[in-house]
Amino acid sequence: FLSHPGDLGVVAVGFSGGQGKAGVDAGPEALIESGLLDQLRDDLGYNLHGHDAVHQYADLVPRHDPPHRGMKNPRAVSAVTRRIAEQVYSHAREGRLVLTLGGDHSIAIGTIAGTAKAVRERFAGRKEVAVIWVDAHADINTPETSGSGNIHGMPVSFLTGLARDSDDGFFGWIADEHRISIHKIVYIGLRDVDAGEKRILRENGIKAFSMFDIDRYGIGRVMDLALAHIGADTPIHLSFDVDALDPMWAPSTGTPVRGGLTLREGDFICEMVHQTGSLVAVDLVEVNPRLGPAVDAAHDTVRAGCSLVRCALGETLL
Ligand code: B3U
Ligand code: MN
Ligand code: MN
Repeated sequence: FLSHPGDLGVVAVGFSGGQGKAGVDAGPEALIESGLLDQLRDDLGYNLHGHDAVHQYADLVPRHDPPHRGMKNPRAVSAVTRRIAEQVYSHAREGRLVLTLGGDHSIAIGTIAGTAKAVRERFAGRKEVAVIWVDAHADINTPETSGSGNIHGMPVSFLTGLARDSDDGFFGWIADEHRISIHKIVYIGLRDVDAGEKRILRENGIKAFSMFDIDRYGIGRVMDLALAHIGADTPIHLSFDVDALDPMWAPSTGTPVRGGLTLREGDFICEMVHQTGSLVAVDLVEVNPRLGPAVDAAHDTVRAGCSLVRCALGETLL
């Protein structure tokens, strides 16, 4: 028999303030319109919660939001991610697997802060959430190393405490309970990492599998090594930036980088993570249906994104 896959908390985040290109805020709507949530309910059997709204957080976005330490839209991103952290936390606290549809990758400040807190609580401080960050980029700039000022290139530095701010309005709300250990994050798919980020990765001994490693060892071995690094019985948060996929499969994204994962490699990553039985949350971010070279670009990207999410939630398990 098929066991009930359980309850799924959905947070659809129509937010683009972590980077400069309009349209990524329309990502969740495009994914949902293409039938993703219906498939999760009808085909995979999930009980959906919180799926009836795409959040725009307009009340949290100030009209005037000048840079702080070089960060663009800092008040908006701080306030929105703080709210997302509460939303994700309240799903996770109920024992729900949490699916967040973005939106740009700055929103992972909120999603991972939320699961980190919920996991600490559920295991009375004896366990910490691990993060598998699938991306062409490392997103670990500090405000000071960032060349762009775009906060979607900084979430990992705030989540690990490499970047901090004492002001609640500029991510000072991030407390120890929201943070993740630098040793519990694993990158997969990297191929466009800034010089300052490379230094941060090296100096902190952060586990990272670049496209080079995937070519060299194959995605199967890379996933074995990635999961071994995390260790068994560790709750996993999968944060998947669609730009990890090659633009051939996911052209409609803000910063496409050639030489990426095939769709099948992306699906395989998600399947392997699902198979651990330790998945607590999935983010799918940076789908921008307004961008892309050809008429089919947005459609292809949305289809690829849906496939990744379905694999992470167990569709292809026999
Ligand atoms: N590392 C660059 C570029 C970048 C990061 N994330 C994306 N692009 N999507 C930066 O802006 O920090
Ligand atoms: Mn990226
Ligand atoms: Mn990213």
